[in-house]
Amino acid sequence: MSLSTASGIGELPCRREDGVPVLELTAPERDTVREVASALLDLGQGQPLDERLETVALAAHDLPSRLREVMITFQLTGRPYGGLVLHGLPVDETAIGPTPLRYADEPAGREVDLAAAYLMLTGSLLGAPFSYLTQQRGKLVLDVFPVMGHEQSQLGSSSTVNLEWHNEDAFHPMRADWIMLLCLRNHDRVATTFLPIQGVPLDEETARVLFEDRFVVLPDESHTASFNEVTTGMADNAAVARAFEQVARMNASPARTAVLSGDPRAPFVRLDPAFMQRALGDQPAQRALGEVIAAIDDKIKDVVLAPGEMLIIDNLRAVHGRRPFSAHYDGTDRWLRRINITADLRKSAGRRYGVHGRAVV
Ligand SMILES: O=C(O)CCC(=O)C(=O)O
Ligand SMILES: [Fe+2]
Repeated sequence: MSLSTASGIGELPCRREDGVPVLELTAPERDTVREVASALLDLGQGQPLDERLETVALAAHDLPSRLREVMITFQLTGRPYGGLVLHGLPVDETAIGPTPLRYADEPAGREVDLAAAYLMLTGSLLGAPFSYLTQQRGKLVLDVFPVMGHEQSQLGSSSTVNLEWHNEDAFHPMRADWIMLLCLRNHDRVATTFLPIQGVPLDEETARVLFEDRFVVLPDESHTASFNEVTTGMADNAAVARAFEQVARMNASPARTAVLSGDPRAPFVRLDPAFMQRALGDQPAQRALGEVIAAIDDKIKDVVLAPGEMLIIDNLRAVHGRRPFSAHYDGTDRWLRRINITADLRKSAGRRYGVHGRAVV
């Protein structure tokens, strides 16, 4: 195999409709992805994939070389900054079954398991899949679909409101380096919103203030005890209780944090305006926050995902959200599967639980 494009990921074409870089799998590459995922599922004789994540990471070495090359370049250089679409994953929408209706629904079946395998395999090329003990009982692969009663919330399960753009789990010290959204169904062509922070115009003074620990990001609703009680229910053990207490503390006495960090020429970003304090008692910080929010609002793009398309988001370099839509609640609604990936499992050593040992606190 030649590594001719190792420095040439900038050569990835961009989608005409939204300008997002795209890797289109060829027919033989699609077949290979499906074969690798199928073999991986068969190997376990029914043992769930999330209980054998080392095997998943090993099998990821069998993915097509072009895919590995793009993912490894993305992991090591950040390029293309913010993320890309992986197009042409072998998802058969007619075989996935109805879109779930409730958080507690557990989608099952071969095609749904294959979709989870695509996420875990591709994610394993970047880092390690993980979850949160305070979110859906630590489930590793999350399903994104509209839920009755959540229409107006700022949750992935909302619909009629704009899900405001955010970094995923921005409040959390262990937030994901990457998140991956795989589309299984999207009849109404509902757009995900997406924008890399790279190239968002900010004046020097605004950027300087955003690099300082002057901002407050609060936990979003999906991590609260009250929300989990009424959706998936909560396991009754000491670690879970401590985890929710920690979220409550982060809510009651949050630390001040920076919005931008890292390399000023290719910064990391930490924003979730719907859950950020606006009255900071610090005029320059309030102004800078307003500036960056307006600059992102001005540029954010709509990315419509089709079945078999995966949006791979650098959660430190891009924000994302979702446009409003009307749900049908008849099994045909939009349905994505999602996974969190960390670059470094070691930083959560001693703070991980669950059957897979990947649910962080
Ligand atoms: O529905 C989408 O396109 C994105 C939802 C979202 O923000 C998420 O699942 O993290
Ligand atoms: Fe999100």
